[in-house]
Amino acid sequence: MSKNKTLRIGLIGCGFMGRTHSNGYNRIKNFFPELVYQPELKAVCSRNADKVKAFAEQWGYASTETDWKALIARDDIDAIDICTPNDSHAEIAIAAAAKGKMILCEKPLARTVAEGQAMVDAVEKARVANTVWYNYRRLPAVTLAKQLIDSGKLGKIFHYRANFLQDWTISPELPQGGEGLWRLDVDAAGSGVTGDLLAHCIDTAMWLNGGITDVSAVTETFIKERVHQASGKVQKVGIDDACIFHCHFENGSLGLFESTRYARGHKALYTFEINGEHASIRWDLHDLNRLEYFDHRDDSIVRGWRSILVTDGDQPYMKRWWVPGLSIGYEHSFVHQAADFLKSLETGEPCHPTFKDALETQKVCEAVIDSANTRSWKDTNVKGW
Ligand code: 4PW
Repeated sequence: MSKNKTLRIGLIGCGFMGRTHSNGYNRIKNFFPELVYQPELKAVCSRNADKVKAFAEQWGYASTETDWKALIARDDIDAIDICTPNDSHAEIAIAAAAKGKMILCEKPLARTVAEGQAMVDAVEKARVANTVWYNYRRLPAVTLAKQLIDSGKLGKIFHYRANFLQDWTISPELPQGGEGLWRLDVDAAGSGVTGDLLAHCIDTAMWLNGGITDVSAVTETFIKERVHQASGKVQKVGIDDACIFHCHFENGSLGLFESTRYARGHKALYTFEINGEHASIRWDLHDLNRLEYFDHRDDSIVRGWRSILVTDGDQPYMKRWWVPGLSIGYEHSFVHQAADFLKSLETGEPCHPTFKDALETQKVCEAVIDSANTRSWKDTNVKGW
């Protein structure tokens, strides 16, 4: 760590997530100027030299590397941000921790619980700060949901329901693997919608409603074979195209989750609804600043669903931004996570979800796939929520 309290970032991977994280860092000096630690975009790494140079210029990185091992060996980097496909998260994180680097890792933590556990062991052994970018937690309306639940407004919770629906893989002509398409390749991704989309739903659910104890799932792979982009060969498809599971939470409530990339018309429809003894809440990513709230204790003549536009300065994160009534977007969840990580260095508190927290989500994902494959209920072995 340099003396001027900058956090010198080395980013690995310059795809979609590399851009969201870089944008997050770049907004800090303007909107979180009071933070003691400010990010410095020191280096970005990707295998393609031309691409990485263009990315560095566009987003303001001072230098480039084409080999991540060279990046983590550099003394002028404090934190490694992993934005590569899932199959390299464990190798990079374990090596970076051994070099004493802090680590910010894109979700899901890993492909499997075994990989994730090795990553947790590595950061704990090295005692380095770490976090996983489950960004939806840091949308103001979702954080407000957490505040309402924690304040006891909902009372005992009975039901948790979540969906994450997309439609971008319906064409059988779509290749699997390769640039931008590694999410379809089970070797690179570890799983399909379970690790890519349900992992978000599970992270939010356990944050809001506590641990998931056991699951019963069905999965389907609608397109059985696809051409692999790199080799041109037809290969079996190993990912789950769709997954539905139900579960128990530690607090006695029931959960129902669905995700697919075959819901024509839905691009990124992430929704959740929680029903408690006194009140219910629901949220929809397509209207991400709004939280809907129903309170049975309201006077019966005005009782009904309230639509709360979460833009007031008293609401989570909103004091930072414009004036009440003006909305913010998806990208702000990454700005907030970058800010919270920097703040955690100041306070010495962990920035949740840590690798350890994200391992619990990984356990649920693995139990879901296992349950679907064996057509049976599976314990998740989740601990500590
Ligand atoms: O992490 C997820 C991605 O893999 C995202 O939150 C949405 O779905 C957007 O892209 C995919």
